[in-house]
Amino acid sequence: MSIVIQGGQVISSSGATFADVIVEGETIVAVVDPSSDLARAVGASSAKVIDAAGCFVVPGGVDVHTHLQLPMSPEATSSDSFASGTAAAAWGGTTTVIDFAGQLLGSNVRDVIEERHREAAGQCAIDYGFHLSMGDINEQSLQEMAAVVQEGITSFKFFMAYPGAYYSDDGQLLRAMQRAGELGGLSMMHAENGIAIDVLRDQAVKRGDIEPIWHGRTRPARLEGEAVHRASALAEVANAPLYIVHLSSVEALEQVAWARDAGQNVFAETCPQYLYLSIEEHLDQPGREGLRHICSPPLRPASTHDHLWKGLRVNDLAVVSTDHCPFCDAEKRLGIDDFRATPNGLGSLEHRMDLIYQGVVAGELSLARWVDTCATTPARLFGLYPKKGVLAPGSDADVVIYDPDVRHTLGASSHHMNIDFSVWEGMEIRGQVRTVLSRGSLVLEERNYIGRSGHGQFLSRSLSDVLI
Ligand code: DUC
Ligand code: ZN
Ligand code: ZN
Repeated sequence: MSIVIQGGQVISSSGATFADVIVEGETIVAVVDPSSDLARAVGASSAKVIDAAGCFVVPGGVDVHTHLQLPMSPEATSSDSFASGTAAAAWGGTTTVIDFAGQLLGSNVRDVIEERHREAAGQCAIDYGFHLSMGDINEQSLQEMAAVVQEGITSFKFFMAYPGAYYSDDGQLLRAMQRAGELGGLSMMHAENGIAIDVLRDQAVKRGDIEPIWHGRTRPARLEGEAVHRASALAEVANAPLYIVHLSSVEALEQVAWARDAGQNVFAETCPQYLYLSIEEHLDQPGREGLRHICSPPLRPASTHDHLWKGLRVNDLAVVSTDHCPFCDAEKRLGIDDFRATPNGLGSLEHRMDLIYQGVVAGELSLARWVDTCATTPARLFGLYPKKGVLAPGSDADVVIYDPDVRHTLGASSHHMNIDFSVWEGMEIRGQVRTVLSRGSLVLEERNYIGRSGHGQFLSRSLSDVLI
């Protein structure tokens, strides 16, 4: 079936223009001037017409950092499944997610990838890919990275945090970055000094400081900045590009800016929680409320927000992802007697496009930069461009029609994520996703959900298109 999306303002990473988007099957075949002969001919044909007058027409969002149905501990698995999480993503205008296959200490890379494929297959409403997170860098797993890249898993996450679990020492990190660099893969880093953090955590609990705020106080921003600096140095020595995940602090941002100014291929993402929520307002609350806001890195002072928005404007922050890792209240409460027992993570997958659009409303970002950070650059960095992240002939018809005039309020009673509370409760939003296409299929039509589990396909990704 052909579809023509008429009358909207098409936003790309380089600007805005009034154009009609013509879709044939799963693919965009043309983006044309509305007064052109082609636009008129398609309009007069039997093509389905979607009226986008008054709306923005943007590439489907690409969220490169999610954790769907992730077992974080024997007691707590992240609460969105591949089915519920990808449906919620589509409600919010995200049409691609990249989740993780996670290798733990002692586990085999091949086994964890195959298991992750089994979990996701036939479940997703939108297209999905995987990174490999490596919790056991050794001879064998280093060897296996080549085959992993061949099968379209072209990025690897390493951890400077979580000693005894995912943590790698500097020697392991150097070897893994060298290997990723040789293979053309992208090294992603959880940059917090976990050895020092664990000392602070144990000291706090020994003193009886078990409230949620101590999660934040024992993960100081200085130890995120230090880790970003060290990761950048290792990446430079390894001659490999580096991507810092979930950057949360001014100290870390300064290190990214410094490395980039020196000409290094260092990139970073931040997440909506670090742009809006804060340690003083959200984590520094006793009991349930504070526990609900535990994530790693932790929320930072509200004074950080302006710096992160500026980082997005000037491209020291290239991407906004969510690090969507939701838990329900019962799981968050596991840490009621010891903050360390609360599983880390917040839920935002459905709201990323709306939340970053508020930056446009507030004058923090241009429309082009909204699309760039939420769709185009993530697609480029993770080997999906120009299939994803752009509305252009030959690209997948992943299209979002966004109505800038609708106002709505976020909260647990209206969201579609499988979480029984919302860290975004009561937040007033200007603008809303109206209609979503994934590979030419309507998933959301005038805010009626018509997507289905199993429509989403695994994306075998190319190598990163890395430019500074
Ligand atoms: N890192 C993540 O990327 N997600 C959840 C928890 C963590 O430490
Ligand atoms: Zn992490
Ligand atoms: Zn994460």
